[in-house]
Amino acid sequence: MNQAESQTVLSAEEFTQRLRAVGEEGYHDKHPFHVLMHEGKLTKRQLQAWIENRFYYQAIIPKKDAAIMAKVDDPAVRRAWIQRIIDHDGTRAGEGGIHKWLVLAEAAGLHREDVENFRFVLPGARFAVDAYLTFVQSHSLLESVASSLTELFAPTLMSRRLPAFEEHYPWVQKEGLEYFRSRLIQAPRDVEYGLDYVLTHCTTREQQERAVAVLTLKCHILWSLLDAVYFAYVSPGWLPPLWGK
Ligand code: AHQ
Repeated sequence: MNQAESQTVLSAEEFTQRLRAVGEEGYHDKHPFHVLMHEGKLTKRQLQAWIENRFYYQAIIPKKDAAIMAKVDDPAVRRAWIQRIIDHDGTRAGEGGIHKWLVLAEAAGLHREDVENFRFVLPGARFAVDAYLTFVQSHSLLESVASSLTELFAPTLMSRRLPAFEEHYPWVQKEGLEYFRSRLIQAPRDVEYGLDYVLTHCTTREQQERAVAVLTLKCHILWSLLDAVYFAYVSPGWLPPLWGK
């Protein structure tokens, strides 16, 4: 690619394809832990560990989205974005995605308070998730919205995960799957808004390339969370010292 081509603003179609290419190669649906999950090869403890560690990710999403809200000047954008916080926190106790994830935890035989208190969250999972919140807190609105675009690839993953749970992990009580079903509706809506925002506001090639780099970083955050779970519970199966107290 010559100098001129590398500075040319990508069309919406080209830019969208560049973003999708990030997920096609780097989204965590291809992580060995998810592959084991989809093939029905996880033990009960390995699946429980995934639920425990992913809860820490779920729990920071409203804080991440509140950090994004604080960057927004346009009330119309805030009105759209606040729905994400409502989706996770609900409008009253016993509602929302965080509640549904705790229902999943209990449906999988975990103690709710251990999950809610992040008792068994692995150091590597915690650092990956903290890196996501810190990134949004310390970067621009446009970069922060771009980092949420991993959800371009989430519906396909949910459509793999749901039948995998039903077929291979029948010991997880059915009400635990409600969270994944809700994401089949919420993720496409969220990502349609987020993608439109990024396509509209990345007006230079440099901004477009930055959005691709940010999406790549977010894929690495999701990948690193699963690396921590895989290392501790699959291979070599080493749990960290000074942990779980
Ligand atoms: O349940 C998930 C969720 O609420 C969100 C919010 C969004 C964001 O703002 O970064 N990303 C995200 C994701 C959720 N579930 C993950 C999964 O594998 O279940 C996927 C993850 C994402 O793709 O970023």
